[in-house]
Amino acid sequence: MDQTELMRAGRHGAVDLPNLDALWMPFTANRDFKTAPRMLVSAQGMHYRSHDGREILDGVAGLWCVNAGHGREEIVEAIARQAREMDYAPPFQMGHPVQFEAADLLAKIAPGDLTKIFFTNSGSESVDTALKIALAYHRARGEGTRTMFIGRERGYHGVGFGGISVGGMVANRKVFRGGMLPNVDHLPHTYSAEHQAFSRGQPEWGAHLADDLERLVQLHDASNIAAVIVEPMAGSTGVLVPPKGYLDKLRAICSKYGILLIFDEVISGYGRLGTPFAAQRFKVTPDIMTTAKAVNNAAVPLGAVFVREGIYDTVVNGAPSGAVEFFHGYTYSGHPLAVAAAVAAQNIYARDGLLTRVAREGLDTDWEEAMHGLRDAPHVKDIRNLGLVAGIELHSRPEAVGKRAFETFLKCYELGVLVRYTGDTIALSPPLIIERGQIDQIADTLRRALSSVQ
Ligand code: PXG
Repeated sequence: MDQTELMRAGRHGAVDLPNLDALWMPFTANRDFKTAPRMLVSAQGMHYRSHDGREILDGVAGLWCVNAGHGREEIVEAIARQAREMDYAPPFQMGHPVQFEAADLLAKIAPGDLTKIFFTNSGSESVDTALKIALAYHRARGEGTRTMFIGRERGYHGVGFGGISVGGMVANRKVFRGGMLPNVDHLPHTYSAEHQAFSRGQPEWGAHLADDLERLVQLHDASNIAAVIVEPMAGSTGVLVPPKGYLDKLRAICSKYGILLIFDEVISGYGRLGTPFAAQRFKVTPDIMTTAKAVNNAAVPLGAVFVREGIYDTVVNGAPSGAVEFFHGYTYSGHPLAVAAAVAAQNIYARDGLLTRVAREGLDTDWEEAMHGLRDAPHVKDIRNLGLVAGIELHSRPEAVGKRAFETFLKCYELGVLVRYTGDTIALSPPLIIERGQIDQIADTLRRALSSVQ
């Protein structure tokens, strides 16, 4: 029996819960959770096993990150082998072979000439790194006045002070305003229920919203603006799909004024939209691209920033020879275990064609059909989809935004499917190995859950 069969056969039964007091959980209603814990204890393929011994279909690839499915033997092996061979090596002024091998594999799937790779440990660190690279680049080419960043409303770029400054999620910002970057402005978000509700894939309406960047350039002057950062498809704020032509316009305006365009592909990267990166799907090439999560199938924390060759050359050649060129890096940049996992994950992606499977096998079409089939389910206000991603927005209860989606999430979990919710939107992004029957299971479970919540 393989691991999946063992799990199905119930060899992993219910487990006792540990003491829950000491841990302060991230982005969690701690008190609520601790009164009714939802614990995941093992995972294989498309499934988790819960502490009460139930099999849970993973509708969100962990948290948009386990793209090749759970417990891949090659990745487990690579991590174990690396841990035995060499647990850790200092990344500053020293190297170890596997990080170069991992960077080389990533460069091969990069859009355009974004073939220089900087390793971090998370999406948040990738965002900070990208913003710093933008500043270093402009300074190296003698335009050190370019210190301003343009983000976007409803953007999510992680939780570092750089990321929340360019991000546009109010709850993540309001408490921390005192520590935010000073020189930041925001583009309007691209969502309009009136013009886009129930669009399949990219909405027709909204490309003109990119013109707001022209306005910001007139307001602040291009000579002060370092970079624009956007998610090509916004995930965390409820799956906002870019309108047709929008990203092309952003690209054109950035190029016109010498502003760097940063795509935050922490969610959209590594096959989620049917191409290795959203940049390839939308045929718009940024100057810098932030990634993390599925870079190594999320087996060990790792992020990777992709940078255009010319930016690397400018920064690196701009420093005196023998000097450190870029004063930035982490103790765990290119951690041996993390990059060993990345090499194994990228080899799986390549061997199984996973980075293009969603489009190649028409899974995105079946996904779209299944998700939009929920249009007549109770409480549904809008459905948005692209690649293997969907957002199902519910009508909010008066005075209780998010409550209905939270209850739907709980019900789905009870019914054996893990979904994610943000505000009153249910977000779905299953592993890319999903089978058609499992797409139906997700849709059926959601319908049942929506029928049962008030
Ligand atoms: N950028 C983007 C676009 C992200 O989606 C980050 C940066 C930060 O990555 P780290 O690894 O620092 O968490 C993310 C993270 C959700 C959810 O529910 C999404 C993320 C994190 C937590 C929750 O959609 N994405």
